[in-house]
Amino acid sequence: MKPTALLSAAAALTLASTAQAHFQLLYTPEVMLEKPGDIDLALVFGHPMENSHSMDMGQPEAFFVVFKGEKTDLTDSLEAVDWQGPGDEPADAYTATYKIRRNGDYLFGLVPVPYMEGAEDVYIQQITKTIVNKGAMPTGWNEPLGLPTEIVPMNKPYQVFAGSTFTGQLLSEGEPAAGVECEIEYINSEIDLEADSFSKEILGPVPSTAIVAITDDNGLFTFGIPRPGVWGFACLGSGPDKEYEGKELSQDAVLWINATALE
Ligand SMILES: [Cu+2]
Repeated sequence: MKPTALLSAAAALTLASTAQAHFQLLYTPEVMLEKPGDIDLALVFGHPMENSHSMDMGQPEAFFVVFKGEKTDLTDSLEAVDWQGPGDEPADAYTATYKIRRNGDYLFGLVPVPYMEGAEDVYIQQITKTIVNKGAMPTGWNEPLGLPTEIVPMNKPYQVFAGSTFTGQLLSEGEPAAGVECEIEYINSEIDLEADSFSKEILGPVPSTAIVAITDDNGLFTFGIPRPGVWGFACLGSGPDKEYEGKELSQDAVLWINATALE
């Protein structure tokens, strides 16, 4: 390649990487269960809408589920895996299996260890929630988990319809967090939990810049869900901790919801 071609390739790469956002995935394929059974969860730190490289996760600080107000530590169920992206080197990630028995809402929470983002020289810690229901019986999907920062869903997170809206409330230490930028993406690849991988192909379009909503005075944001899929919201820097190991820390809140077509 000629030096000029190299240069423009590098410039294109830089441009592409500014459009993509980091998202901590806490993924499970079925969020509305009818019968008891084991569910598989994947904990991956990636760029789901661009479907580009994933980052290495360290051993999570906390991983748990809350069912009817009762918290169960799940860190012992974590299994370290090599997660395969669409062509890059595999990344360190985790999977887990959890047995769902009773009817109600299961609120999964993940506190990853801060990740060093070398390109920006900042640590990123995305505190993440995913909510699963069994038996169509709601039992507290909108209860806060008492995390340092979190998004509390104002619509049932496991039953959102494409073309409708989703509202979340961002909390920092339990109080509404105003004026915070939240990035919005969907998982734009197939996830293979047998192979621990994202598909090479993408499922849909990638907007040219990040989709963003800003929380209002009550910490609320609303987004119209344009297409079915698994949608994530990442509110940036809303957590109380601003520093980790002498460097800047962005302590973010992430929530995943599932949107289907009402047909
Ligand atoms: Cu990145």
